[in-house]
Amino acid sequence: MPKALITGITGQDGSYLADFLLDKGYEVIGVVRRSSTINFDRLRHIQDRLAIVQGDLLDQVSLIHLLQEHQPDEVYNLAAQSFVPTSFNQPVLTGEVTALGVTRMLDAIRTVDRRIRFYQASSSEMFGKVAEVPQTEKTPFHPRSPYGVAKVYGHWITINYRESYGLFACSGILFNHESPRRGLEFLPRKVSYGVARIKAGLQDKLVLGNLEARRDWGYAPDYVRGMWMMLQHDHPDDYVLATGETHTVREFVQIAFSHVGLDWNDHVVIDPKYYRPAEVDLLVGNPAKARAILGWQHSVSFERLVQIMVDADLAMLQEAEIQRTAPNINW
Ligand code: NAP
Ligand code: F7E
Repeated sequence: MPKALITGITGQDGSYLADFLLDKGYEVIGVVRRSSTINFDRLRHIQDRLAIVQGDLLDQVSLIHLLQEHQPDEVYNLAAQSFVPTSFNQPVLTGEVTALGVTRMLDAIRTVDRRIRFYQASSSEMFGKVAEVPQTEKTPFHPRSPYGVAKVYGHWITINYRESYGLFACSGILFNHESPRRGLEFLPRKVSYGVARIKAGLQDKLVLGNLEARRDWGYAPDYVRGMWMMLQHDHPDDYVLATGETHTVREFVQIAFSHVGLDWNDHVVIDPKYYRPAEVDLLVGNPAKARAILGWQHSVSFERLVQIMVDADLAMLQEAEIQRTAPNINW
């Protein structure tokens, strides 16, 4: 039974990757950092099938011990401070986790067992102020946030350990991918959850920032499949995963509201506090290399993605309502 160790397993991608690898027959070790409140919401359905272990990308000793104890065949490094606005407020922490954390894990692998295959979660945010359209593995980087800068470091240190020490280290340059498990602070989930709450009569306004930014949005389960495919190939390399389509934030908002029969103009309010010090205006990826070499492609369209997310949030609110109004039969 192959064994995979996942950092960031409590996040959106970590939970989908764990689902995927368990279905493939893997033993899955999930690295979780210590906190005063345990939050395994995204893992509840598979918690009994995982080994949850404590570790932190800020602490290299913890990483070395985990590799020595569990001896994984594959390591997926998904842990990061991943929210772009937070990276402007906490640039040093973002660098420590999202940039140097990658070196800590790579060097732990170099120290413990060089045969371990390594996946690094790189990002389209590295392209930032884009040098060409669409973006490929060869497009130069021009990051626009401390998060993007940290991801550029993580990308190059992954390539450096591959070239210097012969590690099987891959970097997936993933464009935005979303799902009902996405954090509530990211635009697509903020919109789907806001629309569901407005439809349910729980709020009337949704306050947003820049509606003109364009993103290449896909469905998260498609992207975790691509991560695994990179590590199954016969040699390590870097790949863009994207849909090849770009849409504005405004289009996302429009489709989400119209899906529940509402006009977004009646509910959306703009507040410049959500503008970023430097914005990434246009992202659209070219996944041709991943398609040709790995056979990867996305399966969910942009419109379908928006609908899936809004429907899931509507269902979640309905379930919460049923739970609130259900009679208490434990008298
Ligand atoms: P996410 O939901 O924000 O999850 C981030 C994970 O990192 C959480 O499990 C978090 O744990 C963990 N983490 C944070 N700091 C840590 C530390 N010091 N030590 C150990 N774990 C730590 O992110 P995601 O959307 O799943 O994305 C997964 C990865 O892909 C990230 O590296 C992200 O930057 C990258 N990425 C994402 C996208 C996308 O569109 N989703 C696109 C390109 C690249 P807690 O639960 O304790 O906070
Ligand atoms: O913003 C605009 C905002 O926060 C998308 C991360 O997973 O993908 C993600 O980074 C766009 C931006 O994602 C609001 O200005 C408008 O242009 O959903 P987001 P992101 O910054 O693209 C990349 C690939 C990653 O790697 C990251 O980890 O939407 N926008 N109004 C807003 N964004 C937010 N969050 N909130 C608003 O109210």
